[in-house]
Amino acid sequence: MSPFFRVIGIEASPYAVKVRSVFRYRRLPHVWVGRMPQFFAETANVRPQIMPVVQYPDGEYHTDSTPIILDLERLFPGERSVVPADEGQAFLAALIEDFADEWLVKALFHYRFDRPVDQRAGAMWVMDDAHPNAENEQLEALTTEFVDRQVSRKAFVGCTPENAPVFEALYREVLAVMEGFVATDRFLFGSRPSLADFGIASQLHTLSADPTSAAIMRETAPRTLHWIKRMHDCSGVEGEWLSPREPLLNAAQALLAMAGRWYLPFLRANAAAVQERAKMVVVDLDGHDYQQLPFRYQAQCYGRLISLYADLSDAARTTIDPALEEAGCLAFLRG
Ligand SMILES: N[C@@H](CCC(=O)N[C@@H](CS)C(=O)NCC(=O)O)C(=O)O
Repeated sequence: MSPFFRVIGIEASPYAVKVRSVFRYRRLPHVWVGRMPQFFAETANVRPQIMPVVQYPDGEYHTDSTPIILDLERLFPGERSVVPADEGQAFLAALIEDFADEWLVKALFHYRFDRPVDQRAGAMWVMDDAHPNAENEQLEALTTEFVDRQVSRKAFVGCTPENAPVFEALYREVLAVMEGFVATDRFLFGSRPSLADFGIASQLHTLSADPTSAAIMRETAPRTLHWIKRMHDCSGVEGEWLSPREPLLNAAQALLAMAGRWYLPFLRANAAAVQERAKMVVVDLDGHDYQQLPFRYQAQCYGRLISLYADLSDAARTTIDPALEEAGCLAFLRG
């Protein structure tokens, strides 16, 4: 048994940064392992091949940020949990986290691989961190290769020119909401951070670095940029959850409304397309004719949200249903 967890990832990965921020906030013994070449062989057989990979003290390797964070809740329950104590709020935080991980990430992918200036900058960051011993010429070749690979994957995740206005509107709206929020409130469910805060901050961390999205953030949401930096290390934060009797913060409500307007309609249409083995997901998203290839993983995300909602107690549902209804989420969660 090792005395600590090993978080293996790179700064350019929102999910790696998210998991690291949770470890830091929770004050759990861990080391950050920039995924350098000497670790390639070690993680070569870990499936799926995504970042981050976390090696637990028992030596096992795990991927997928949400299950890892929930494992930590089981292994180290109670103090400094990132899941709100109130059942209803815990569900809302999970929904916002999922929205960040699976939908806001499309804005990231869009900005990173749309314009040539961003393609190069983003890809070079990833490749430089992943191959820190590469000479300039080799880095150049790796960057080109990675750009080609990621650009060829754009259609798989819906980042087509036709859908670009959806992701640009999404990004600007998230920034507008966060900029109002960080001026007065630090976290979405109280004076301590939850899964939802870590999910949003980590996607925005990457968007804050790529040239085009960074310029938009600097111009329209400078305080959000500072908040993102603070979110990297909340190890000193001591706080309380919002009382379930208090109304939700406007920012949490606004993020739920974005999930209701864009993300949940997409999830439902995608799940149906996966089930019917349809060739395309075609869905009206707030007046936009949205089309993308069906995505199996996100059908599972929808199934998970529906079962989390179904498992809530009647009392919890009674408390949060008005907020979900106002946000346009409820109909999608009832299956
Ligand atoms: N749902 C996963 C997503 C992780 C993920 O997609 N990571 C990206 C990097 S940000 C990755 O490793 N992608 C591998 C690839 O694109 O081939 C999580 O929450 O950890």
